[in-house]
Amino acid sequence: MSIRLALRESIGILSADSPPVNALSRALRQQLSQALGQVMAAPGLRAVLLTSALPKVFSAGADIKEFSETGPAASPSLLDLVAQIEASPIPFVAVLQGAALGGGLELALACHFRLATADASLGLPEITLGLIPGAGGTQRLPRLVGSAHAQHMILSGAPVKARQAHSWGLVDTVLGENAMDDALAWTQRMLDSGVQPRRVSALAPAASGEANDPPLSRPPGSPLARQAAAECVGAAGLPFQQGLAIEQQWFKRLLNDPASQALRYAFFAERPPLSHPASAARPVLHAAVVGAGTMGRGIMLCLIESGVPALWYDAHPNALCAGIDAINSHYKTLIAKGRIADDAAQARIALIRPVAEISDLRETDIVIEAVFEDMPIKQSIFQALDACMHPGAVLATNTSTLDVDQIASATGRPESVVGLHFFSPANVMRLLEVVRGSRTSPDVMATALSLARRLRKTAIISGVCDGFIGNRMWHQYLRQAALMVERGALPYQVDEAMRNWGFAMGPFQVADLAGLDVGYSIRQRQYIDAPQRPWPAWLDRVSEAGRLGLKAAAGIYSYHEGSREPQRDASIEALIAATSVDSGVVRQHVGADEIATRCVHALIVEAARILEEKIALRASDIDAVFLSGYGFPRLRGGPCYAADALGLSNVVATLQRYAAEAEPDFWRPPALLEQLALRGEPLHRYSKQQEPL
Ligand code: T1G
Repeated sequence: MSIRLALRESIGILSADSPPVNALSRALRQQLSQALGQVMAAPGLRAVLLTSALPKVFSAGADIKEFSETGPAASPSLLDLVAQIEASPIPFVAVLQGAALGGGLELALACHFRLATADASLGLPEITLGLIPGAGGTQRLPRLVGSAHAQHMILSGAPVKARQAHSWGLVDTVLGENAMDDALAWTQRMLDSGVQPRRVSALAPAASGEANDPPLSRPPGSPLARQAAAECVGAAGLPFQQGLAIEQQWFKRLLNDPASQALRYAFFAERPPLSHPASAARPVLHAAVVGAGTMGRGIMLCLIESGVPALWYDAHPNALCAGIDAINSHYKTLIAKGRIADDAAQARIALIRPVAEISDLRETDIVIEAVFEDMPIKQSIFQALDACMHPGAVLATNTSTLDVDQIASATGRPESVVGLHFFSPANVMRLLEVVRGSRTSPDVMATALSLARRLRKTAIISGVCDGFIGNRMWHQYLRQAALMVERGALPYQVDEAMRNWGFAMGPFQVADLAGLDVGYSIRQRQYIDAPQRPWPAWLDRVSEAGRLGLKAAAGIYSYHEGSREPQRDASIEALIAATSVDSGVVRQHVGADEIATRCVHALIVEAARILEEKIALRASDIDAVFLSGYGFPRLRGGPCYAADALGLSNVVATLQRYAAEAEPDFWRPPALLEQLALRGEPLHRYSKQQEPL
């Protein structure tokens, strides 16, 4: 049973115990409905506490998987449960510890009182799925916190902490350390005071407090869902059932909206099924980082933020001191902003132990190398690690493009070598490519994936190739963009076309941000390794003019002092024109549609080859990489999902047209695309996990 019933004198306690997040699935709803019937019929019961047996979550809301199921809605619906609780003659008290999200919070809003632990977070994140709250949340929340705060919570999808919720009247009290004892005592006092059950739906909308909520710069979800949210919150001034009817109309409409379907796909794509059982993982009690540069610092922050004690080594002691200073100032800033308490910050920093010699890392369970992207340097470090690390240690490299097998060959234990490609800033970006070397053992893969989950990363398995999944595709996307600039477009036109298509930033703005020197050195290697994929000369000319991008206030664009806003630069546009002439190219206009179509098809065709080569396990992994690591528009679900939206037959026809014009070996449609198109099967559902990894 996932709903446990306990009695404490005249108070019933209903605990939901349905790991991992008490998602309100059909089964859980049915068990909750039965339990509700039992407690309401129990003689002498004066109140019911509704709580969770899971340590960090009350409920993550409706089971998102069920939205894509066809057939009649299973009963009882969440709406039925909410009505059943609110109509109860005896008071229900929600005891919220951890996340109370979506339908989970709506269940709590149907209760007559809400008590929360200090670490509880309360939110209605449905907008991030292209939905709105669909169990009365748009009508009950304004009645408690006012329409301004309600609108902000629903449009932002962001949770609020317990104390903020208490100040708004969303919770009745913040519980102490002994949450359940405090909740029982509070409930007993409430009963002794004779206060009546307070039905939120019967309240008038609370006076809308001053709208001091921060403006939403990039609101999540879709325009349609945002319109729905505004209309539903606006309807909270109507009689409750009228407002609820408007909410239900909108909710049903959004369930079938393509944008919401893409967002719900993205949610699960970023949570890939475990391909290696956690039980196969080697224990990781201590980690270590080699390298105290930008990536090393970010990786160290990931480890200590997740409570993993870590040794830290850098061949240059000054660099290690600078790294530790950087971590200290990182936390000083967070403390000053009130984002973390001083003692909590000190506890995290105390997990770091700097060491003077690489041999001091001997006893750690996993070492993550994060030094300069240079093969000889990495190989020398792995030789040194191989010589000193205990036999069961995992040796991980953070390389972003170098051959993990070549690094592993510098050791006598290639089965223990794995790639952990963190994305910068490593402590912010959720994406982590776990690169499986040709000899990496399954238990080392399981260990890497288990650590990635512990670091709350979106861990995507990649095979070994130039650039793994993300950078390999990104390079082809950027190359096509650069070729169109050589043909006649200007960088700002390409960036504008891709932003209008939905990317947060255009490819050249990103290139400036990443640093043009990074791309320049990768291209010099690719000229040798992949001469069949030529780049236009103008990009190298920009770098050779000493323009390194945003960090030098001059790259493909120029930047005013202290600004990240790209400014068109006439000297670069003149350089581009001159380089086209030198290359014998007569520049012509390239329209925005062609720019977007060619750039997106470059991603699709490379994705299909990555799947054919089994570099990626499944198409949704490729989508997850681009959604969480490269700013691909979430409303389009990812490159593979977007290919299905275009229609695979159309994609194949476009690729055939491009191949007839130029670069046939690049543009020729991979057999996988042609087969799926012929069979009418979607690319984004493709998964060829034939042999265990
Ligand atoms: N439904 C189904 N599965 C869910 C789920 C959900 N709501 N939330 C999480 N999971 C699964 C997830 O796929 C993963 O599975 C595991 O739980 C751990 O998740 C009617 C319409 C709660 C903050 O949008 O934000 O209610 O990988 O890796 O990092 O108005 O999960 O183990 O197989 O994210 O600790 C609205 C979504 C639903 C909240 C925990 N609710 N979830 O984060 O773990 S719509 C949401 C989260 C709704 C009503 C409306 C996070 C979390 P697996 P995780 P985490």
